Amino acid sequence: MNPSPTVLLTGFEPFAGMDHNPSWDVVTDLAAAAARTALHAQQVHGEIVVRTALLPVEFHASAELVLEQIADTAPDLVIAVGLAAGIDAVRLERVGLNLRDARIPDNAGHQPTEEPVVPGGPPAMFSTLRLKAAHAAISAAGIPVALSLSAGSFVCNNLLYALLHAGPPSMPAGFVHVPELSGAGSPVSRAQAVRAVDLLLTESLHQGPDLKVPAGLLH
Ligand code: PCA
Repeated sequence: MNPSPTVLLTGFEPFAGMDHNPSWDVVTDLAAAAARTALHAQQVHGEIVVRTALLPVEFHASAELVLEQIADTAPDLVIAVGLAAGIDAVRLERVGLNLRDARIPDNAGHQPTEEPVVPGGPPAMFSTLRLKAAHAAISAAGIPVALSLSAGSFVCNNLLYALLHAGPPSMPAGFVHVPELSGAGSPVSRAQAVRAVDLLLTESLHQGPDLKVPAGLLH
């Protein structure tokens, strides 16, 4: 990894009739913290260049845009963030499936059913972030967090798969789903979600393999 790595963080525009997507709040808060040198990842790793991209909730355009950003800025690591309304923890996505199966149309009106993300691509690809180490660090910080085996079959899964399939193989990349971060019943606060992604970044900038600890799901 470069001595001052470039990190690309992406969030999404609103979708499904919502007027707001907290994934972008998390990304903008991380960028603001980076500008103040207030990230935990900066304390641990020194200088980090943070770039951000706001992605449309569109199958084609989101993947295209992120791959363009990667080509333009050659980041050392990519973390994409999206909203999964109704979940009760920050979800570290382990798997991108080669499947588009949309229950609702994307923001361009595209609603694929039973289509591959990449025709002929492998059925699934694994996140290359250090998710188990991050899971341990985020749990230790008292933030609700879960390792997840499915990012769904909508635009977020599409982006994760496209990132892993078409991004440079040496570039760690992955996806985090956050719950709704505001409102009375919110299980995770905005500050906690920001901290969780900061810890994921911190762990993923370490060289070497992920922790080998038993944190898989029984069901
Ligand atoms: N969540 C959606 C798409 C955009 C977002 O923030 C998803 O989980 O696929």
